[in-house]
Amino acid sequence: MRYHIGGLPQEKLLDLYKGMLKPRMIEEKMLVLLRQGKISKWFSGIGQEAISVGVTQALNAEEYILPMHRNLGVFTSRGVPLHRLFGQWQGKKSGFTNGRDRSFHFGTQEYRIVGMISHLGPQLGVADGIALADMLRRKKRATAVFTGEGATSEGDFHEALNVASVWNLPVLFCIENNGYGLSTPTNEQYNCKDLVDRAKGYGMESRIIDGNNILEVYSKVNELCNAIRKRPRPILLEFKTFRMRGHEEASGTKYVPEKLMKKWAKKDPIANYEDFLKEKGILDDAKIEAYRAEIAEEINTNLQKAYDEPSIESTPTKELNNVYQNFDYKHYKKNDNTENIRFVDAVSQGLEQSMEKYNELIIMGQDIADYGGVFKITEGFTKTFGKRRVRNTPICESAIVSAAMGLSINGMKSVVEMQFADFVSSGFNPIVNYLAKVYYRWGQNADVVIRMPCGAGVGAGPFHSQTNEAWFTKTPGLKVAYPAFPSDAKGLLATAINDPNPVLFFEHKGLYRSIYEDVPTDYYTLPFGKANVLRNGKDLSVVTYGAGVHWALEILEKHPEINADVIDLRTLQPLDVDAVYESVKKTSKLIILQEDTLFGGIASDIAAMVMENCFEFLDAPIRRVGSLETPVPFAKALEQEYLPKQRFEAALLELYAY
Ligand SMILES: Cc1ncc(C[n+]2csc(CCOP(=O)(O)OP(=O)(O)O)c2C)c(N)n1
Repeated sequence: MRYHIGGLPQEKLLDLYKGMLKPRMIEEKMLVLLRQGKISKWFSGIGQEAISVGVTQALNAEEYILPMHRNLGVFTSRGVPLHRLFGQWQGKKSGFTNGRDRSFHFGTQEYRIVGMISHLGPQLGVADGIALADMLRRKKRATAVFTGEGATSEGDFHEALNVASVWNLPVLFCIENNGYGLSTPTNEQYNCKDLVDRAKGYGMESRIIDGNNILEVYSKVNELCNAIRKRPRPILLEFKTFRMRGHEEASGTKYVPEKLMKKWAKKDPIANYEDFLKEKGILDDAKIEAYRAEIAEEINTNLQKAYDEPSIESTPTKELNNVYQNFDYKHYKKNDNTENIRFVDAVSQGLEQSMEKYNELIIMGQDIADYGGVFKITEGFTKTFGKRRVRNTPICESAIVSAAMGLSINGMKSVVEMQFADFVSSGFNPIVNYLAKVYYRWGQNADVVIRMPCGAGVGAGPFHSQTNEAWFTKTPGLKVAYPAFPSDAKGLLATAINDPNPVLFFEHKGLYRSIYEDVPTDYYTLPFGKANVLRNGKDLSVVTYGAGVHWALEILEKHPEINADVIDLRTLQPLDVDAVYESVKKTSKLIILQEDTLFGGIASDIAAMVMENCFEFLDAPIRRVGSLETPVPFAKALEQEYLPKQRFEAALLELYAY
């Protein structure tokens, strides 16, 4: 191995050596503990230390770094106290997740580390968001994110690199090419010579770096960090290295040819560097012994500290109270001055007033800038707020949701517009796995609102008509709003943006231009979890939301003999079950109407909850009405048959007569 010292002082050369020695020695200890059955799982980074350590040392302490599962050296180089790391791996309180997540699945703002989620790829888009916040604030900072070569096959990799390149984000994308993704060798993973070949396709610079040569890693990354701090842009780095142990310890390395192992063993990043430093007279056996003794002492004391800590205890209440960040709802009253506007205008106004309130609120979505979005909600916004804050995105829902996560990590709010709610499936993974779980896992909030133009009745067929709120209401960590009226849409959107938790905000396209209301002109908020009782009656309770509210009102209009309570839920998570129970206790009959197909929807859960909590008050079986269990059909006649309006009328009359 050839080492070039360049201008590095002796102190730095030794720092890099010690920097690699520490994670190696911790790992060696972990392997012993694993054999003793004292820890459950271990992903080894032995042989790859030069990458973690070199990259982390090249970054400044305030710059974010996003490691993966073999990057122990990132944590040690950032000075994370070892007892906290050990505590994390043992699921103890002193760890970073209160026993809620394992191994390296955590982040810490204190050390500017953002840990991975198991799905690997979303991490790359999160780095985009972090870098975007730095760039918007004109901070001259770099962000580094790691990935294995296996995860470069995920769509997230492509999306994140493309966005970073289009937006010139100062991100170092660090591929650790260690030969295998679990048991899959590189020739079964990708079909180009080097992974950096792909950079050209993204219009991005790239470098291949010997990942086992600490001086090469440190010097090159240092130089590149300086370059992208000065002139923001992403760079793709491919560190050539090798995975010297199994994917995780239990899985072994039988499938790896002996020859390869031998070849790479000779390239061990620590042994080689040690020899080099010795040759240069910078290091000797006595010094090595002293370093080793010092690190061993640190490991042992900290390990004991972690062992001495009692096992974590909690209660269901405590766990439930840690799924969402606490949000102190602040009520801004409606002003008296109103304007008769459409649903679509109310959303637009609400968004605009929040953009004025928060100058670090960013909107991202396809065609939302000068074009104004396909529903024209953001028309004219670029004139007022500029294209830095009203951002057109490439077609890459996953990377944009991940980037929104990154903005939140770096302290900015964002609203992501899905062009149609249907397309959220392409960004589903980061929503349900990253945004929804991040607060519970390590106390980081996801201050993101995802706007969801949804719903059928507009002749748009199976892929532009779905109302997919049930995909999200069942995922703890997300909030879901679904207003039916312009004034609710405006006030609830303002609250969604104030709320530091992730909110899915459903806007029915069929209501956009058909529903008008006198809407207060100024900024105001409405609380989540408060249903609206639109009509008071004694005969039965109708519970619904979204377009269902308008169908119910229309049909009740046709049947003046029925005196019904009509409850518009307005938000589905949190859900105002008390309003439902109160109404059922009064009327003793309940019908729930939803536009979504019936099975597994919110109506089923409300029915179950009423059954469990108000059974003695019921005088009739609860009725649920929803769409047919088919995709949403295109032709008008089919769509009308699909939607529940007619079936609702029949069920309503039956229930009334019961
Ligand atoms: C989306 C997803 N698919 C599959 C897995 C299972 N898995 C975990 S790590 C891994 C291999 C990753 O290989 P690579 O990215 O090269 O990283 P390495 O483990 O080699 O460091 C696989 C298949 C996963 N965690 N997430």
